[in-house]
Amino acid sequence: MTLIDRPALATTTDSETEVGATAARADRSYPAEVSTWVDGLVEHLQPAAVHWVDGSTRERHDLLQLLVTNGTIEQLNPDLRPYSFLARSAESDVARLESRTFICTDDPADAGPTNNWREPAAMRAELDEVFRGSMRGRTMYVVPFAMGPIGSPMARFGVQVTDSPYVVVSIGTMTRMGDAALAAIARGASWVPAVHSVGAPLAPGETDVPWPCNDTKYIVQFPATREIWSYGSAYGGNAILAKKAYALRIASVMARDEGWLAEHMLLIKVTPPSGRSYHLAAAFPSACGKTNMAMMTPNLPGWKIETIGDDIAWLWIGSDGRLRAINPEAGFFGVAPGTGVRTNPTAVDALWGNTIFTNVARTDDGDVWWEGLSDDAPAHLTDWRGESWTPGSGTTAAHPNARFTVSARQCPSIADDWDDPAGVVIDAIIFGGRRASNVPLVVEARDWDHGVFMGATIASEQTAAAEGTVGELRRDPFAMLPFAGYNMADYFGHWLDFGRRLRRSARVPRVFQVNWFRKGADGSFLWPGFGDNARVLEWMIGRLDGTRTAVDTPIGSLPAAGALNVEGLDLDADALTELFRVDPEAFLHEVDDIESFFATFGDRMPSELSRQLDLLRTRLQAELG
Ligand code: SAT
Ligand code: MN
Repeated sequence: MTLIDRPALATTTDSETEVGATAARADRSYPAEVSTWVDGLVEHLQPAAVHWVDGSTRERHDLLQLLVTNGTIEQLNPDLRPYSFLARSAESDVARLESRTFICTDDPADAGPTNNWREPAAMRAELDEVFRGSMRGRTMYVVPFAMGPIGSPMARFGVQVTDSPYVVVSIGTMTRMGDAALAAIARGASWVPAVHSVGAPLAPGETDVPWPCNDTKYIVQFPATREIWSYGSAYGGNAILAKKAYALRIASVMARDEGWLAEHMLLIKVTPPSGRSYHLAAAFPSACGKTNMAMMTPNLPGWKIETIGDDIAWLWIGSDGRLRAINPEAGFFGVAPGTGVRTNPTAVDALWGNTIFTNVARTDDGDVWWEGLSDDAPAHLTDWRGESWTPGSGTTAAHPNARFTVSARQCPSIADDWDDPAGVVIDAIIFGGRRASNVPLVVEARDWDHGVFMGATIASEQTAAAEGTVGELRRDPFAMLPFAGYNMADYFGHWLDFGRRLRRSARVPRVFQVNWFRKGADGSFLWPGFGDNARVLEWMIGRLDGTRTAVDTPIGSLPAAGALNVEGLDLDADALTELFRVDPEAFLHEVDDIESFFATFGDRMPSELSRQLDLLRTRLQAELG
């Protein structure tokens, strides 16, 4: 790749320099391909200045100061929460917007029935209009980033332009951002271009609002050209394009083409008292406790659980033939509500300082609070909207999708191999969802293909992470419903194919399904969850090394009587029975529901999964007699 010296194109203004933006430096080399792309965007989006992000701590400091000046964030009390900030978003910009997320492929069937499809040329024309002049009066930040440890065979690169300094500091935490990534691109690494604008151009002299955004929003993926365009939102996955848009939607397409897997999974390292460590990958929909599980303090003496990732995993078959995985991210964008001293003390510790909180409540002494941080709310708070709040006011103090953004390195439970460029060897894969009824606490798949069937048929109750009616049940296969960049049926086929390759090369990991959320007749959760979920992992590991027994049921293998360690739990016999009850009648309704779900994919559906469905139906009917 040819390199050009950037200073001739430096467009950073003097006023920019005042707030700390670095002018393009003579000693940096800018990949020509990136520069040409940026030049085209400057012409079209018409920013007032351009700032090439170097990723230094000085730069981060300057950006944070700028955000304080703009009123986007406020600094928390440094004695209570050192170097931490609170952002309050616009009330209309609080979650991922699935209805405005598009996959643009020539053939609608390549996007599939679970994605919003748009014809690429038509979408390009639409975006062209929307983005014209959209950065007027603002600075365009050019943000090079790496997903995965630089130097790993799995590391992938991208460059996002954005007019939101809040988004820049967020990318700074969530990825390896700056000069090192740019240097890798300069050395020839391919990169994904991502264009982001909050869609709020400023007229000369116009005063800015604290959280600029636009009521019209787009999150658009072009899988064929591996491009991302996002407009109108500064929130989470809508705007940190390295995350869901790249590391899942675009990466899933790369993974299909290159023979690996890009998944919505946490990664943990589990060490039983024996001292031999196991690595597990687990897929759950957004806001179903992935971060809590990734940072679990096990309620089992002598057990250790360490964190590798809490949201995204890239898996591949290593040169040793083993299934390996990395966490492509470098930080956590976790749901704050429900993260508390009792439920996730590790996360609470990780958030001691250097954290950006978004849409949580503020205490009168300048710290943060959210529902579930402690049992009792402080007597007075400023809520996520910036209004005075007292307990019993009828609203929540924090938004249900309030978030913290913190570096992975700051997590006390981070594993020593969390950023190993070679990844970690995966021993088991877990699929989970939020199900009040029907689905047992844990089930082991009969084999890989049955595991793929389990993944493909996961359903979950809607959470606040995306727009929609909370609690409504939806099929969320592999927890990838909003994140698969191509036809989900082809994605199932890719998983089946991957299993065939794994079988040829090495030991195939076991697959399990879990449900921490089953409820009793009185509507309360049957299983204590959190640290006690380690008991389920204990059973799984026992299955791996052959020390725990299981019984065969129509839906898979369940722990045999006494095989799950419930010692010391306040769990009566009825609750235990209910946790594992498989009602064939109710499950036959599931089967019908799955059948209609599969039917939406028409003949793209892999026949192996239809076969699995037939087998399940036959086994359930046999049970009924
Ligand atoms: O807003 S994000 O997409 O980053 C988080 C999530 O929904 O999982
Ligand atoms: Mn997620």
